[in-house]
Amino acid sequence: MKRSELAGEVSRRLGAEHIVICGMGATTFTWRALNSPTPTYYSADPMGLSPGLALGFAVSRPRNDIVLLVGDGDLVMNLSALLAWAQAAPENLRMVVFHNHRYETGGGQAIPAGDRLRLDEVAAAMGIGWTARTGADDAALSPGEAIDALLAARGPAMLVVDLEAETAEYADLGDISGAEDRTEFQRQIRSV
Ligand SMILES: Cc1ncc(C[n+]2csc(CCOP(=O)(O)OP(=O)(O)O)c2C)c(N)n1
Repeated sequence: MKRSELAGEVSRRLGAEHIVICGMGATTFTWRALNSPTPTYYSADPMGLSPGLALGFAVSRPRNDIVLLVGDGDLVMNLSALLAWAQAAPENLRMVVFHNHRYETGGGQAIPAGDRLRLDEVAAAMGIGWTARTGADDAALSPGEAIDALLAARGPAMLVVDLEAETAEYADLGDISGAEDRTEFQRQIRSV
């Protein structure tokens, strides 16, 4: 599966109650390119912050459903954030891991031991109550079924999606500054 296909599958399943927190790397560029109507907070440097940001949104906005879109490299930069997810255990907190086994952005380096890494099993062992994996040939659920199941699951929940290794250029972020981006996000979430 390509990352843009995954982003599209997620986007078309989100409703008015959802807020997306987007991690760094190629996931950001792909999600931005979709122009999703779902309010989206784009995390900034350094890698590793987005799981904590998503947890904060989930706890502070119980009426919303929070979906974190995060690259595998970004997630493993701060894996201990999952312990905080497990401890706080908000039911409205879910993540989709864009698992390409690489730090694509910045050079495409392999994640060390990434071919052995089973993030769903790691997360389950850390106390995340619902975990699943899709995208690989031996996956039990198709990506669409798996995303449906994730969004219906009681959080905290993690879906790992194995992706094709695709190159990604640093995309043009346009002429919107980070400050303007956040102001727009704040405006969007006033009504959700
Ligand atoms: C601490 C830190 N190191 C390096 C970077 C530069 N950087 C930004 S995104 C990225 C790769 C992210 O990897 P992953 O989350 O797997 O996303 P991918 O680009 O593979 O989709 C890197 C190395 C950074 N932002 N922060």
